[in-house]
Amino acid sequence: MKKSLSRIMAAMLVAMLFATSFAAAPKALAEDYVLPEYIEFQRDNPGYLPAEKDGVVYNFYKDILGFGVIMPYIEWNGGTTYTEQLNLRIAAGDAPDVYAVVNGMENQLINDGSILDLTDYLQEYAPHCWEMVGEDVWNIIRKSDPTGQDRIWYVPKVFDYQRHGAMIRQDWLDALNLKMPTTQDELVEVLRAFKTGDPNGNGVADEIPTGGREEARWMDFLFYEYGIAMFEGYPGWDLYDGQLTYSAVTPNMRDALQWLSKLYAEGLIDPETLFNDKTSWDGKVSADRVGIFYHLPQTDYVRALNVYNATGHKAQFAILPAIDANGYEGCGFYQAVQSGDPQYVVNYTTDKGRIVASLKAIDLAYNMDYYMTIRLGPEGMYHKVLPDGTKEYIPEDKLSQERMPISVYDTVSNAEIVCNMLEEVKSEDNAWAVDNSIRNVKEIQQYGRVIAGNNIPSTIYEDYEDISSRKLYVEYASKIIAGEWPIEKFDEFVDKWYKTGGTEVTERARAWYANLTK
Ligand SMILES: [Ca+2]
Repeated sequence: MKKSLSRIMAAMLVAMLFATSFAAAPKALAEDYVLPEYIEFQRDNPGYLPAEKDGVVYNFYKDILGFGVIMPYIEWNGGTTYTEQLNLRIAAGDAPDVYAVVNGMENQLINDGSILDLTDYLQEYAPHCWEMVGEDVWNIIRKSDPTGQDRIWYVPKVFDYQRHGAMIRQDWLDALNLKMPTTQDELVEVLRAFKTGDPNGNGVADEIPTGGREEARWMDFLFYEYGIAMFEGYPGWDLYDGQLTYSAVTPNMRDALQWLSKLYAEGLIDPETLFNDKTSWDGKVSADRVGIFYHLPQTDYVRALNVYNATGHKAQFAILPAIDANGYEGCGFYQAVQSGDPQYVVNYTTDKGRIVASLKAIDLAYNMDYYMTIRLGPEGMYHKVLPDGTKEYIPEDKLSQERMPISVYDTVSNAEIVCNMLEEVKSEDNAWAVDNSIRNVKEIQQYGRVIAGNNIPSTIYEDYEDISSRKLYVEYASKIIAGEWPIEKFDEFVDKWYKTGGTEVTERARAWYANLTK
């Protein structure tokens, strides 16, 4: 009896030991690190208060993540001062745990061993990020690894929708009894009618049919008719005759510039298009003077309201469909921006807790379950709860609001998110303009195409700063459009471009593409 009891007890003891060790084993594995009390997460701060330890924003993230997040103030200044300040801190061994990278600075950081190789951590500690970015883009990021080892050193922005488009004044078309142009010839006729028909109805021929900004920028839609890869005026890389080629040196560009110079000579493009800065061009659109302009449909409503405030006209912007240039059937498109631009890197460390916390913080920016929580921000600072329970944004006030280090919209965006945001800004007074914007965001999606050279790494331009800054292209394109130079000068440009580094850059671009698609 005694014996069997002790036997049972022994068995129980063994069972308990096993139970304990079984239960303890995974727990011990999961806790082979200790999360830090807080981490530093840096990105642009356009003048808000810093997020300090134990502050409102700090605690906001602490409630979500289990650890605090700080963001001491670093002046942004278009990224220039930010880069300088960050480099000083990195050199001093005092880098933030996570930080936004700008202007290709990640390549140097990778080569210097300053940042962490994220490849083996992402799936486990940043699963939403891993899912949302998607295999295609991870592949591009691997192939952009300057060490040639196909490692992942940064997490990218995820802009997965057609963001840009050309907007045409639907109310001007209506005023002149014109239909939406769908061919190049029809478009030119519409531009002519806008110029001479007084569609804004003020009795003065003050209309600017279309135009853009200095450096031949923000007229992308005219170039797209010729199948030219271009982003906000920057020529890009796409397949021409089956080969990855810089769009600026193709026959397509020659034909496009010839056409643009004709439009310019006829006064259908703003005579000041090559001098307009952002303010002056936006000002013309807002002054009810521009028929077609190229920008973001999601911000249409701001311009529509500007026009309304200036003139009392409820400007109706519609999407100009993608049009094929004569002789370029099937080529017309709008260039889609697909995710992939470097966004955040993690400071190199061997402290597992810091690594995990950094990845968790990053993951929050991609976690749609927290989308509204992050959009609303801390109660009392960014939003208030009304007596009926609805939440209302507190107006922007940089003197009282701390910058939120981790936001969703700056990292992730798609048509659905944008439309939801527009719904949020809608009120009884502005609904006519905002609904217009929402319709245009949805409308533009059908025309988007991702170019073959999407996310091509900036390293292809190494040692060729003039090509990277497209200096030669801007000079020739501007002078040809303005009629100072004949179109024949374009051939001289192509020749010069290849001789001053274009050949080398093209070889690198094609090697990148071959590696990407093999
Ligand atoms: Ca007029």
